[in-house]
Amino acid sequence: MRYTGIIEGFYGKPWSDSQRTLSFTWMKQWGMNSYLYAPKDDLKHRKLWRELYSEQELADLKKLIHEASLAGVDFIYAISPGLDIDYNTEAELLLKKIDQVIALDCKKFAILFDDIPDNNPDANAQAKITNQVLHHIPDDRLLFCPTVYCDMMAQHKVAENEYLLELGQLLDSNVDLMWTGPEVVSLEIPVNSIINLQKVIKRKPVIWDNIHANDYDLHRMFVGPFSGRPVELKNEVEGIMSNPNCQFWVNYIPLKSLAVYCESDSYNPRAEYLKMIPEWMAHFGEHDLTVEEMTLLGDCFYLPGKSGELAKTALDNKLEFSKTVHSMYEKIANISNREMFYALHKYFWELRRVACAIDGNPVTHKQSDMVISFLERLK
Ligand code: GDL
Repeated sequence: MRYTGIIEGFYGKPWSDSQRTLSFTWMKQWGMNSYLYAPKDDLKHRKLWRELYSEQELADLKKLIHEASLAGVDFIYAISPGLDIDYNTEAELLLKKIDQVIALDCKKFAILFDDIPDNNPDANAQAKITNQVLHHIPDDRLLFCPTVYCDMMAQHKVAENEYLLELGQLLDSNVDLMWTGPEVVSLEIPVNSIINLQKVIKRKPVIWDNIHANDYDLHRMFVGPFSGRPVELKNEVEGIMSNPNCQFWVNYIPLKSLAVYCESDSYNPRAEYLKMIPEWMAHFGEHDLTVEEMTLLGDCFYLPGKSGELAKTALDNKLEFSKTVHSMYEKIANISNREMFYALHKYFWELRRVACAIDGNPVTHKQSDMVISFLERLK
């Protein structure tokens, strides 16, 4: 596939440059090729897209682009002008901003029109400006995210969607169009749904995969394996890139399992997950946690709409569950990789509140509601 890798495309606090650099090293080790820079709340990527970068920002970005190239990873710089761009008068302004990044030796770019308050997006205007950007940048391809980017947004009638049909006609054939699947967060992406889309957009899409994204739910992380995409899907797309959890450190299994999926002809998500738990734990530094304890935590925060097998103990043997959670309490806090601890802390806290409530010691009266909804989710 032309694009395999990571999209930093979530809302909330962007990753640090050192976390990004580590992700490049991982991608290199695992054989993935692309990192898409698109942090929604980086002001100059989206809300203040017109504003040029300062000298310091340029220096930081240049270093990052260089790190990616050292790791052999394509750094793709994305810009999201769709909130308020005037398509008729502001193309030059957009190119000027892009020129700043071209000067940093960045070759690959993306233009994103997702999540804009436009009920009637103008395919013609978007395609025109996108083709202009394509012809302006050093690379001969450009990534593009449409405003309608999943079947649900096309009222599950992709074949009749005027906007997508027009884009299919008007976008240069070297523009790669991004798609999240049947839904924004697609539990499954059937091959047929993509074959139907290809006919409309006249190209193979690039999957912007939100299965591990957690920016829409502050109480959950998703550390389970990449799943719900048959391996045959790989033949029908130009790429698959994951927009994962906001907390960088909880993404080891989500991202590595995607890499394994991309490389293999047969893929067993659960087996990969179990194999990767100890590998993930090798990044914890000093700690006393057991693989079983971490598997329980991971199984309680597995995938949207799906928990792992061990999470069932929380339902079947509540006392046992609460015992294990309590025994993890000190151990989690002692993880010597503090960034890892900070990333895990609030999710472990969710489990601990459930355990306290199971023991009959809820910390607040609202906890019984919380426990009920938490346990419901594990079913
Ligand atoms: C979205 C946003 C993305 C966000 C994700 C999950 C796309 C194309 N855009 O709709 O930035 O992280 O949902 O909340 O997916």
